[in-house]
Amino acid sequence: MTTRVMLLNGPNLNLLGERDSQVYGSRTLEDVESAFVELAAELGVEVVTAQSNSEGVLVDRIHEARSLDGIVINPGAYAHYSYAIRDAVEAVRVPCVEVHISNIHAREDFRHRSVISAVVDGFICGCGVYGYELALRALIKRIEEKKAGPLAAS
Ligand code: CA2
Repeated sequence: MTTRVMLLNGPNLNLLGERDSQVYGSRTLEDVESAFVELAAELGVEVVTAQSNSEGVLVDRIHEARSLDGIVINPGAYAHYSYAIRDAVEAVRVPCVEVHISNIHAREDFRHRSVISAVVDGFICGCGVYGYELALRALIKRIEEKKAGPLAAS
């Protein structure tokens, strides 16, 4: 069966490319999603994309991902304090890789911690939008390991 993953972006990421390009680069969210879908297609993977500025909608999308094989999520600033999103990621038991465009550890103190990072399979930050490609590749590897069973994981 075809592997299907969700690319989920959180608050303000719809503004990518519009300003703060020294922090987030010049690509728009549409560019990021197209590149992600294109790479996924090359790797034989289907993608559902979603973005929301609302915590509850993001929780709903994570719940919907129960019918999929994995999630790449950039929770935006919710990473730093949303226990609701953390609980949703933990509850759905779907492989998940968290990505941040910027290096959150090199920024303001409040950004240094992700409350979600403890419940994800992988965490990538500071690689710019290239982090989404890294996250997709890491997620697919994790999904394949899961499908092969625990003894096959390396
Ligand atoms: O580095 C990341 O990917 C972040 O998740 C981006 C969030 C930020 O709150 C996190 O701490 C780190 C913010 C996204 C805001 O995106 C904008 C894009 C263009 C213009 C203004 C904001």
